[in-house]
Amino acid sequence: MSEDAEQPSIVPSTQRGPWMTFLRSLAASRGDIASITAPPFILSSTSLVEYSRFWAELPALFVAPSMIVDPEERALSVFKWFIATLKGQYTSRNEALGSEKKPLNPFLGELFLGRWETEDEGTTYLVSEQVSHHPPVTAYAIFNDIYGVELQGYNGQKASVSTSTLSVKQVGHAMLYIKKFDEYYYITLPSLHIEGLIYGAPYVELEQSTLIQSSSGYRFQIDYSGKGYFSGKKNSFKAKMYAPENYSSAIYTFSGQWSGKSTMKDERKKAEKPFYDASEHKITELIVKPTSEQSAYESRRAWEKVAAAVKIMDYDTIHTEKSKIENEQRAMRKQEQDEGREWLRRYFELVADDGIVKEVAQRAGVEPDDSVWRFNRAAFEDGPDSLLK
Ligand code: 1KG
Repeated sequence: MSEDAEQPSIVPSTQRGPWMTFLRSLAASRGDIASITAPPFILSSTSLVEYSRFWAELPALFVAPSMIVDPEERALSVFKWFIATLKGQYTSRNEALGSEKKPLNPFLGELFLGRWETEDEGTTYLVSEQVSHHPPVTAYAIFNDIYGVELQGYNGQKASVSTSTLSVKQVGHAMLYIKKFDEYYYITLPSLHIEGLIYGAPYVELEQSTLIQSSSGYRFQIDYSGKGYFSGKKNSFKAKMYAPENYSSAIYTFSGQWSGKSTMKDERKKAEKPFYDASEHKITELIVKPTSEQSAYESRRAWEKVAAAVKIMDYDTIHTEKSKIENEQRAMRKQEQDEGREWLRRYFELVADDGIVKEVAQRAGVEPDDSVWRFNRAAFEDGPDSLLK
């Protein structure tokens, strides 16, 4: 018996027809999923620009590495933080809404600003901006000045469809910086596919491999799998940790479920012990200003009417209000084109890779993007939406 019986279908009986039509359009779409109109019950009232939040919903794990002097132990605590982010990133919609949902497609310049306030860590800030609409790319920065930890990254999605499986390759990377040790961690992003589409209960399964390469030399290689693979359980992973001087034999190995329990084995002492258990950690809710205090480009204010219509499945209003936003965006792009200018990104700038990303990535044998989206901290501190005021 597989660990979890197939999820019950969430397709309302009245929606079976539209769901089958949707699956057929998906199969015919050849990957441009943003253009597919998914049946309203699968729509999320949350914009994709909000998904940067999943990198730091456990602020204590996010800042922990800054307090660990031993580089090997510090690298291990970064790896624990990374594994801990996966549950929120890839399964939180299933838990909250019963299945994966299709996020609202952010418009160019859409912003999402928030902060976590926790007893021991103080304030951890989140700045997320849709820096590209075609293809969709979200840039984000998460930083805690008390502990001197900053995560910057950007990600986009390249989707492909084969029969009824939707596969997504993520482009971009995340870079964690720990000020006290002037240390970087280059993090690549997992490919994924959507399981359960034919049952009408879609959920994300991660696949293939990613790595974490530290400027200290420590490296992690993580291999992902789902049901029916090596462990038979969904959300499974195996990982190897390498020391700087020797990338051919792992010093630690890990295995388990990134959404549940995992263990670690010291390959030098052949000792095995628990590594991480997702059920032992409760996320901290992100504080976001009420829409009445948000600027016009902040996500929840911009999508307020659409989100309300999605919640009550008012299909006509969803369409009307979405069209207003899309038409407004088209008009702005046309005006920019006529005036020979481009939309100015508010908090991020596209810069030729300034060396550190390239240096750390190449150390891991990865060819990074030529140019990277970098957080412009000064723009954020002086900006109208600044949370720092
Ligand atoms: C459209 C699919 C949504 C995904 C794949 C968008 C990208 C999301 C990313 C990769 C974004 C970056 C985050 O750090 C991690 C992350 C988590 C979840 C990813 C989303 C899952 C969503 O599934 C959507 C497609 C499946 C189904 C709900 C409906 O299918 C469609 O509507 C296709 C048009």
